[in-house]
Amino acid sequence: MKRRIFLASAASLLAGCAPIGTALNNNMAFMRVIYSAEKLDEAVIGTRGLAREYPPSAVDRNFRVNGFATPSDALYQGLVADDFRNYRLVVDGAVERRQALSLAHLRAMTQQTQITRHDCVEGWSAIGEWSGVRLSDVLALAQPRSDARYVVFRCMDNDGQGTMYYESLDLHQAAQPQALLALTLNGAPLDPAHGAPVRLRVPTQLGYKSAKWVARLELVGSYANIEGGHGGYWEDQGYEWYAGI
Ligand SMILES: Nc1nc2c(c(=O)[nH]1)N[C@H]1C(S)=C(S)[C@@H](COP(=O)(O)O)O[C@H]1N2
Ligand SMILES: [Mo]
Repeated sequence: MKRRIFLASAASLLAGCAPIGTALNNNMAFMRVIYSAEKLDEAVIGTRGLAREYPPSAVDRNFRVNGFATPSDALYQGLVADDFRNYRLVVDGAVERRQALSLAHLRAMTQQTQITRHDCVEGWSAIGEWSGVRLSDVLALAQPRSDARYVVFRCMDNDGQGTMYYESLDLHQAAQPQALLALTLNGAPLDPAHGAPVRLRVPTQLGYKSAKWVARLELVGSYANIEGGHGGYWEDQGYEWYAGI
């Protein structure tokens, strides 16, 4: 459907600039647009910078769990025990208005649903239906200051040796409309193993960017002084920061 709309608008654009009398089918520029539209249809990321969205029939009912173990400390287990009533998503750092948002608050905001594919760098993928709040809506509440360039996702888990998981996006990536703070997976509240109560979903980037168990969004001008200085746990081990798919 999307592709047909794209083709129709491409055709009318080209019809507008083709010399009168030129048969569209013989117009090389037009053929190139057809060709790139075919590619676009197959590509995960289209030319508009959006990750492909799938029909409900494509959803993997058993979404694989990967990464560090679900936090087992008293703090996290205490949050689980009372259904995350005491959870607050802190948004701070280079912001005008620091926030501490309850799950109820996040649930009352405009929800977005996406059926997108998660691509792990290890070579597996899974399609899930995610709902939650747009990252950009949450950041807007906190009003990032002009010196803010990145949002750092501070997570509640660690690698077993005490180093906490974290990730980061620049504010351009954070404004991408599919960058989601997910609260549900396949219609149910996020379970602890998938990052409850809040995890990032950023379907335009590799899986390790989609931070689970997010406790805090810290706005910074630079991530050079955070942990290993490369903008994320895996980036500190040598993985690419941008991680575009
Ligand atoms: N906090 C945290 N987030 C994380 C990870 C992790 O270990 N800790 N692993 C990442 C990786 S490599 C992947 S593939 C996905 C796995 O998400 P899933 O368990 O929902 O499949 O989470 C990402 N986010
Ligand atoms: Mo991954």
